[in-house]
Amino acid sequence: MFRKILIANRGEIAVRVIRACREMGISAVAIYSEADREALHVRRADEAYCVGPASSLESYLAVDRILDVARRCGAEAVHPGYGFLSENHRFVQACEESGIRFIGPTSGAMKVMGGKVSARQVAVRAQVPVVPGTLEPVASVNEALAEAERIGYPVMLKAAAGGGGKGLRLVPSAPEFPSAFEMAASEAENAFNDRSLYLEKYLDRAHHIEIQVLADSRGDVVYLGERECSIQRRHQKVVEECPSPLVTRPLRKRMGETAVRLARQVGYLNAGTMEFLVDSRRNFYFLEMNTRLQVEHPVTEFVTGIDLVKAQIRIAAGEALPWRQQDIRLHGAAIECRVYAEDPERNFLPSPGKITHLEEPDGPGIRNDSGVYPGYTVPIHYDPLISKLVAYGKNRWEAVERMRRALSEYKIGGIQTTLPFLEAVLSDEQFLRGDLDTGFADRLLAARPLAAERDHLRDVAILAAAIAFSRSQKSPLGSSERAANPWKMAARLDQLATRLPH
Ligand code: MV4
Repeated sequence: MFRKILIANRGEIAVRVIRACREMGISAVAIYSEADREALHVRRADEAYCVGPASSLESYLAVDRILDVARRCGAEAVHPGYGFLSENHRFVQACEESGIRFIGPTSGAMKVMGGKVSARQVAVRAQVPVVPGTLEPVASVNEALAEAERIGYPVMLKAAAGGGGKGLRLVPSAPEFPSAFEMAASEAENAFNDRSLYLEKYLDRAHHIEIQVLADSRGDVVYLGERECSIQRRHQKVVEECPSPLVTRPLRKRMGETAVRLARQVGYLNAGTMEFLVDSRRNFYFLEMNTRLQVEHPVTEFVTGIDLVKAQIRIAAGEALPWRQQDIRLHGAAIECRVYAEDPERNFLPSPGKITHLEEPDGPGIRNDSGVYPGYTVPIHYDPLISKLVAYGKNRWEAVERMRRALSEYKIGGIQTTLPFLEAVLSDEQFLRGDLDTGFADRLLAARPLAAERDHLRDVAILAAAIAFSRSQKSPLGSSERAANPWKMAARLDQLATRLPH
């Protein structure tokens, strides 16, 4: 087993991996940029090294600097977390060449499955159903138009080198196609230095459901149930849960065995996630594979009782999986809410700054994987994820009740956060019914009155309440006893005001 692991990441996931290391008696080495000198992961590590200035390119993405620290401090392995270098097969190669174990898949498997088009080709070879579309990048807008006609609108243009929802474009009909193609190609060029696009039939109102797999160096692979990830805003997941309300036991078995077959096909190693779209008739289609640990891994940990980070470290150290498939059992339900330093009232604009007040939820069934502390200043430079609030219950309803209670306890002062949006999701009728699909977040946001409109509605209601109240007292407003009773008026007004939509 490793004696020392370097965590090539920051924020809540770095803290999470450091915790697994400490529980295993492994020394944890943090890296940090100058902007993260006061960050929580630096405080929690056994050693910490500054790798450069605030810019990610010169710090958390600086392969040579990171490996130089790993060599100098004697780390035998590197955990990449998610984002940054976690799906960079060149970093994996650099680790392999430096004799430092990468806690994740081989560079070969990462390369094959990390590319969206190559992953689809592997899936077809493995008889895994894929979304109808092209198996090669489309070479020109005319070829793409012909393919779109063949597939049938609406179609989705996707960057072959893309990921995390970048370089996606929905094209409802033929007239919009040429401009959409050019926009998507230039976006892909800017984001990935690779213009190539492929085409898929757009599956409307499907569920986005992913399967967690673990594969060891002996070629054994297990699946650990599914995660429901349909609630996404601009392709950023907001709320995830395990199990999915849509998935039945037979469907879980079929999807799980499909994911395992695909992992075996590419000689996958360590933790990975196969993403699927599932339509209302419960047909599933492979979308893409994530060759890393995911943000939402805690919901799977709660329901399976398996610590995925410790499993990753043990697999990387050459240990065999301690479970056969029949040993993996799902108990209860878990929901994760991602808390971002973004302002929902200002179109989710990032809201960095000093956390002047912090009350974190706790109590039965609650886990808060946080990267912040009271007085911490959330930097502008990186992804604004503050923490992941996770609630576990004996069933979905108890998990929902606990999450709503925990959200009501969560107080963050000094910056804006997505907590109000999360409370809106957790009190939405469709959500409570488990009636989710990929259009959920957009429908919820479209239904919310704009702040100004809502405030206007509130003023109108207060005035109406004042008039109704005075009429109900059978005497004009302003008489002496009225003034003596402002609490009754306030209570009545508040009662009315709270009936307004958020
Ligand atoms: C799709 C899709 C429907 N049809 N592909 C892929 C990346 C992920 N972030 C979103 N992805 C989707 N790919 C086809 N062919 C639906 C989604 C999707 C989604 C799309 C728009 C708005 C919200 C969404 C939430 C989950 C999945």
